[in-house]
Amino acid sequence: MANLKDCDPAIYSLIKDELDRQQSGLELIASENFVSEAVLEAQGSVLTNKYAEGLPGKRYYGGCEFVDGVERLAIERVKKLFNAPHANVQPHSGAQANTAVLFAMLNPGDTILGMALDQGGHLTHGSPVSLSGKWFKAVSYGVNAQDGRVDFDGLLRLAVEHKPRLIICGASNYPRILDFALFRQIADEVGAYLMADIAHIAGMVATGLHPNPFPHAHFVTTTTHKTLRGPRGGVVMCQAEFAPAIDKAVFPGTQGGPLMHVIAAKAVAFHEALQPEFALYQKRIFENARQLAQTLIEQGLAIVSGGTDNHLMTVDLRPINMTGKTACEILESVRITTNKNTIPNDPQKPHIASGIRIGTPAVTTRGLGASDMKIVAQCIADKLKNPEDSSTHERVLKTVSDVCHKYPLYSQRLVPAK
Ligand code: DSN
Repeated sequence: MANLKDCDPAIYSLIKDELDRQQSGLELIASENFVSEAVLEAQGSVLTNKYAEGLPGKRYYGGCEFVDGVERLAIERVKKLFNAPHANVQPHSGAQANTAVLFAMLNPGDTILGMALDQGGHLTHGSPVSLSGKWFKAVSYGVNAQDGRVDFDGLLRLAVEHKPRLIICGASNYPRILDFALFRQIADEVGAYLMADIAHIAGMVATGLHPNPFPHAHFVTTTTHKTLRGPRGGVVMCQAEFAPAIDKAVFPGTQGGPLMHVIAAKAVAFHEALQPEFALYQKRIFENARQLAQTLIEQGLAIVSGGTDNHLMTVDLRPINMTGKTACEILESVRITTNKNTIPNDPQKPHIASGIRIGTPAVTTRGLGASDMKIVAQCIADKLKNPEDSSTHERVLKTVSDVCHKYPLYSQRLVPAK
């Protein structure tokens, strides 16, 4: 970063501060991760200079012979990872990937059926504040109050009543296994397409730790930066018959030029995800989440659905009379980063929320294991239960600092020159 330091000291200094923040705290936001240095290198490459509207071999610009090679590799690798008949790696984000499916298959005013935001769904699954809820007639299903699992009886009732054109499964905050075959059965009963948004669980799907939505889903979307540990971005995959419609919906339907530097970084991440070590990493994410949830429960905290089968969990803070907003701020004061999150049927608004969502992908990348998770859970519980106590505060801060030193993040090469 020597040039940046001289050219733009203000931005240089903010990047350095962010690196320090990442290195000196525990990152428990379930949707974040730390990419490899190879991914960073690809994303920071000269490919950012290239316009490449179109697809490999069919571009609107000259000089695309090398970026064609990059995009072809990314497509080939992601198809292999998910056993996907077709893939488009150009969506700039998961939201863009979801929008491409809506744009490709529906007309404004058509009905979609997705999981409600407060039950674990995503904004793009039909929330009234997003395009998906404004331009389409969105109906929402949820989870059972008793066990926090998808309410398939309710989903079937709604599907029969509303005859959606598209059913969306997948979530931003759901800790249990998704039964894609059952979703497809319901979609078939009412003549709907099925889209699976696997943004959160992609790494687990790629390594067989979670069932694959293929061949059940017609469309599968994902982000590349969560459990998949690539650059920020999206991918849309589909059954072969929908390939032309999906490609046209990405460009020119909803996006302009692809970000070729990001596509290169996606390709690198897909390569990494195809290696045997990646499967071990995913297994450790899962073991760490289980241990974290179990210890939090032992410490008297309530976990939505009573545990987790994947990488995340939500602490229901109502029993300790705290909001998600407050808990998030309290934990941040001891360098533990989480996000406030609604719980099913939350009495609070989303910007206050009654829960915090916690996930293990990032700390697992750092190297923390199950025994460390007990320590992390103890820190969380101690701080939340004694928010005003200064000796607890100092003790937790010191523990977090010790853990961060034990598991350094990134090599010296990335630490900017002083
Ligand atoms: N914002 C993402 C998350 O945190 O889960 C979903 O897009």
